[in-house]
Amino acid sequence: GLCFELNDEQKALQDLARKFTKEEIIPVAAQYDKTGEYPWPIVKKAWELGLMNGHIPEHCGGMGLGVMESGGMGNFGVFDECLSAEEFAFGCSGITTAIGGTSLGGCVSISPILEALTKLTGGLELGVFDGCMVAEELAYGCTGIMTAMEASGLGQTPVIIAGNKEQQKKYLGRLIDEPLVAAYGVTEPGAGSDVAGIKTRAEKKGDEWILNGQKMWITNGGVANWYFVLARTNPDPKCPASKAFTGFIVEREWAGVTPGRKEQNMGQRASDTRGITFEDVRIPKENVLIGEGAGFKIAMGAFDKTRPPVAAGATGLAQRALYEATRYSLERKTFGVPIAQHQAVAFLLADMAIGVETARLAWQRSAWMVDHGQKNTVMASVAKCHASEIANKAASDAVQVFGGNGFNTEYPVEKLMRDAKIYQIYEGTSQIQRLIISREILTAAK
Ligand code: CO8
Ligand code: FAD
Repeated sequence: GLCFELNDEQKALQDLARKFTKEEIIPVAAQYDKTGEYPWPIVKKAWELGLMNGHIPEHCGGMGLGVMESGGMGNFGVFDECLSAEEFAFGCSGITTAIGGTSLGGCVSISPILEALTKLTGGLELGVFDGCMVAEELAYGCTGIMTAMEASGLGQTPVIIAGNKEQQKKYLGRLIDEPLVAAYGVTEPGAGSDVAGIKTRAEKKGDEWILNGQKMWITNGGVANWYFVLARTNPDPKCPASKAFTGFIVEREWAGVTPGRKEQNMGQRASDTRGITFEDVRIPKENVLIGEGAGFKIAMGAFDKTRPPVAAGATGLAQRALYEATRYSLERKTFGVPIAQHQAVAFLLADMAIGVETARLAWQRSAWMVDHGQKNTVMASVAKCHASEIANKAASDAVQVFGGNGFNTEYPVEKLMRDAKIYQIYEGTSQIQRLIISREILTAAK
């Protein structure tokens, strides 16, 4: 039946992410926002703890979050045993820390624990849901840092859903072996919402493809080790999108690949956003995903798994706005009472809480659906659109609760408001989510 309770193993993962956020992200978030530096030290720590790459399949050395069906694990006794099993050392490269060896303010690395559980129970059953749970926690601390981390997951998803074993081993395995990140390259200067309008092209020459064109707004563009790149391979304008494009894995160090300057964005400034130019880049045929013409559906199919975590990120931001506004409203006094006692202020808090709860339910349902093999495209759009708008309203209302202080960088909420805006734009604008949802309603009604 329907169950809204996290299982013990999910609670442990959530606790780990929450502790990581509190100890590693919140103290430095404002600094990264100010400098715009890429948060490598945090990415590396998260990688060590297994908070990155959770969805990489086990045969590449990963934990397989989002690959297996979600469900209860439910043997907390074993989990407890693992926590104290200091002699356990596991061979998984990249998350090699022996149990008890890695500590985060007393918090033991989850990766070996998950590995131990897998061995002892014959398989963990985790899902996109679990990845979203982590994303929400990290976003509570800083959505710029969360985006830097989550965009690597987006870049990997086409390889996870469409890569063959060799491609997965080589490119996903690399991210397990070392703290490297990937990126997803679809948008161009001339086409974002209209993916079928992209102009980057690849031509087949013998055993290679020659790639030419330009991408824009690529998160992790300057720091990724490799990119998923969508290119047009059938020049016939009448060719349907589902056959005209091909998906490639492109390495950043290859000749002809040139990332541009880091863009100065309104918010989420720790995240690295760049244009990338491809000039006669030679791609071996082994780096084609599935085959010629399969790219558009791969690019779209990835969103079914990656829009839920974006929604979860927006929910984390809204939760933070609610927390900051609540705390402030109890401290700040006007007309002799804390402002929380003015109903107009208290109702803003109530509206934020309504938003947080419904946004969370929406990402949970969309993630649960995809974990259970159900088509979730529409629900992913519902979650992404709703959570983005909730995050923006909550952040703006939090600034209102703070009054003049809310407009100032000494207080945390102006950053939340700047960071929130992009949720209505990246991974498909709110209008595009409504287009996806309304098309479905109208098709069903016909
Ligand atoms: N899964 C599989 N196939 C699909 C899907 C899907 N979800 N959706 C569509 N398709 C298939 C269709 O079935 C169709 O195939 P066929 O011809 O065989 O029936 C084919 O694709 C074409 O579909 P459409 O006719 O629907 O195509 P349209 O040209 O009308 O466009 C969209 C569809 C939905 C408007 C599409 O262009 C779109 O999604 N646009 C938005 C683009 C977008 O979201 N970009 C995001 C870029 S990434 C990004 O922003 C990253 C942010 C940073 C990371 C943040 C981490 C926190
Ligand atoms: P446009 O498509 O030009 O849209 C302009 C406006 O018109 C929008 O309001 C849009 O909603 C509206 N509009 C367009 N078409 C319609 C329609 N049919 N009906 C109604 N309204 C419509 N892309 C990647 O590939 N990888 C990344 O990692 C990545 N990261 C990003 C990070 C940042 C910080 C930013 C700013 C963007 C990123 N993007 C990335 C690109 C992002 O996905 C696009 O910006 C987004 O999809 C919108 O495309 P666009 O900017 O070209 O706007």
